[in-house]
Amino acid sequence: ASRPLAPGAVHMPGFAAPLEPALLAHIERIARAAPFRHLATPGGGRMSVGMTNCGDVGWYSDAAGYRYVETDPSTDRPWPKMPVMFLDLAVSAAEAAGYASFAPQGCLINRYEPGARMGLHQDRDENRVDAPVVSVSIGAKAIFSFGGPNRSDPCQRVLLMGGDVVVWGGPSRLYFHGVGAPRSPGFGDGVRYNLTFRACG
Ligand code: MD5
Ligand code: FE
Repeated sequence: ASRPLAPGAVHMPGFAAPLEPALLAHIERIARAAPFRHLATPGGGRMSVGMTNCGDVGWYSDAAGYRYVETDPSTDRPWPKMPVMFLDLAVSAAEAAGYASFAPQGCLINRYEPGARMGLHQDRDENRVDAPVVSVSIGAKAIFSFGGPNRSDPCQRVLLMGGDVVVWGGPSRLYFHGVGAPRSPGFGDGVRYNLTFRACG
C-alpha cells in the first residue's frame, strides 16, 4: 500500500519492514569503518543527529559549509561501499513510486538517539534535484514534518515507523522538512536510523 503525501511524494508504510534486521546489520558494519559523528554546521553549531555515509559520495558539513565528499574526512578513506541490498531497495522503492531508473550515488545514514532532532531545512546540496530522494526509516518511530517550497509554509506531520519508505520527488523534492517535535510524549525511547539515497551528479 502507498499513499501520496504531497505532489511527487509517496509514503509506503512497511515497504522495507522485512529487511529491517539486515539493514541494521549493514549499518552496524558500515559504522565500524566510518563511525557516526556529530557534524559541525557552518553557523558554529553541532548536529544532534549522528551521521555517516556509504557509497561513492557522502554528505558532509563543517565550518566550510555543506557538501558531498568522496572520502571520509575522519579517516581519509573512501566511504564504505553501498551494500547491494541498499541499492536494490532504493531502486525498487523509487520504481514503485513512479520514478524509473533512479541511480543513487550515495546514502546518508542518520542516527537519532533519544532527543535528537533535525530542524526545518531543504535538501539542496545535490546537483540532481530532478532525481528523487528515497528515505528509509529503521527502528524507533518519529514525527516527520514537511511544509512547502517556502520556509514559512504551514507544516503537515506524519508518523514514520521503522520499515517505512518515503520517496520525495517532483515538487516535494525541495520542500522544507524536519524530524522530531520538541515535546512529544512517547517519543523518547529507542534509536531511529534513516537512510537517504541521493543522486548527486
Ligand atoms: C530523516 N532526513 O528522516 C530525513 C529523511 C536529511 C533528512 O531530512 O536531510 O537527511 S529525508 C526527507 C526528505 C528529503 C527530501 C525532501 C523532503 C524530505 N521533503 O520534501 O519533505 O532523517
Ligand atoms: Fe533533509
